Amino acid sequence: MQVKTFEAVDMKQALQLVKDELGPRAVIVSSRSVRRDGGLFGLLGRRVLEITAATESGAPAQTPEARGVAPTAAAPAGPRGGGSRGGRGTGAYHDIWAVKQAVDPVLDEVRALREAVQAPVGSDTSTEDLRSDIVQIRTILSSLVGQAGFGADAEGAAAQRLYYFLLARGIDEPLARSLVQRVVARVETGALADLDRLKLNLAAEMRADLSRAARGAAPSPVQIFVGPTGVGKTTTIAKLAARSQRDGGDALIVTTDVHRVAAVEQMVRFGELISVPVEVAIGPEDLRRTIERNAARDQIFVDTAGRNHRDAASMRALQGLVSAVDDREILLVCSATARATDSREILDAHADLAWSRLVMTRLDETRTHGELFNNVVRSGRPIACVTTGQSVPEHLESIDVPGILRKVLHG
Ligand SMILES: Nc1nc2c(ncn2[C@@H]2O[C@H](COP(=O)(O)OP(=O)(O)OP(=O)(O)O)[C@@H](O)[C@H]2O)c(=O)[nH]1
Ligand SMILES: [Mg+2]
Repeated sequence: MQVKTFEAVDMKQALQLVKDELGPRAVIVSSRSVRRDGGLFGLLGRRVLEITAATESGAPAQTPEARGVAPTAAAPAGPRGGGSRGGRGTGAYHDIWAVKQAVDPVLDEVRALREAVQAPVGSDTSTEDLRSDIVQIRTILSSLVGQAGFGADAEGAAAQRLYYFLLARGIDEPLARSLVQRVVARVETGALADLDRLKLNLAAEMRADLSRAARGAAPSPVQIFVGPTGVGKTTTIAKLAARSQRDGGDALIVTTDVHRVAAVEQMVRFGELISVPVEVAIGPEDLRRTIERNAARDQIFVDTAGRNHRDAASMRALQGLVSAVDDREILLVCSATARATDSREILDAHADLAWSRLVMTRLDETRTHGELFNNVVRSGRPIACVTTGQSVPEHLESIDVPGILRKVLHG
């Protein structure tokens, strides 16, 4: 076996030298970067690549000159101490190869570990990201606490506990702040450390808010369901119609959703499933006539196409549709999984429709039921029913004020 050490300016040149000298079957045993020709203990020399390669004896070993490769001035190319460090024979070559195979990955790992240890503390991007996230969260929290105006005294500390309790249950921030301020004002200073006492007072305040909204709802035999896309309007109508039918009623479903592909089919299938007739109304005038024709029915449920509440033209079309019918009740269907900011916008966008009750859907998809309270208190209108799953007619529940409180405070 032949072992030779070469120096070159870079790996490409080194490999060429190895190939020229030891032939194409030579293997690199080691490589390192060294300084050459430098004064001052070699510190000022230029860096070259020192590479040691081995080949089995008998492999072609030609000089660069012999192969027509001229050594460059930059590279003090050529073997240094060629052959003197290697043994002879295929066995030794294979030994070196096997050792190299085993040692190389270990060397790589050691190198990586050394780099990691030597890297300045805190330079890791994920640590940096985490740190900046924490700073942001702290800033948001302290600004929220600041907005709520809680002091650093016992009263402030109690208020803060209650405030976080409400935020964790999905109560919208301004509503949570107002509730906390009212509760703290009600409870004597000596009792502020008693969280159970605070929560009792909190429940009383929330019950009062919810009850105010529950007054004045007037159900009508004609109910029109409106709301954002995909919240569960059609499914809820099917559940309600099934319940009405079960109670001996004479219900009809009218769908006006002729826009979405397969919307009519969906309603007709539901009608077949629950044995309730379904009629289709195309536009406001057709809806008015259909309802007049069926005036003798106990209950008429009108389905509408889901609309993007931010699309003004679409909301105007909805207004035109519901205005065509006298003596009807409009129910706004909202999802309990919506974000508080989106729900606020949805309520605002539907304000002109004069809807009178809410339907809250998808309670099964969240453990945080704060949106029930938020929507009732924001709109000042009660909840007609909630839905808790996809099954028709099973997943439908009536809910009263204590029921809403239980869901919001205890999940
Ligand atoms: N988990 C869960 N899914 C529900 C609930 N109510 C409806 N869904 C599902 O929500 C999806 C949409 O329901 P639809 O009744 O078609 O909703 P929509 O509001 O009529 O939709 P558009 O007419 O397209 O606006 C369906 O897959 C329903 O099964 C509920 O309470 N919980
Ligand atoms: Mg629908």
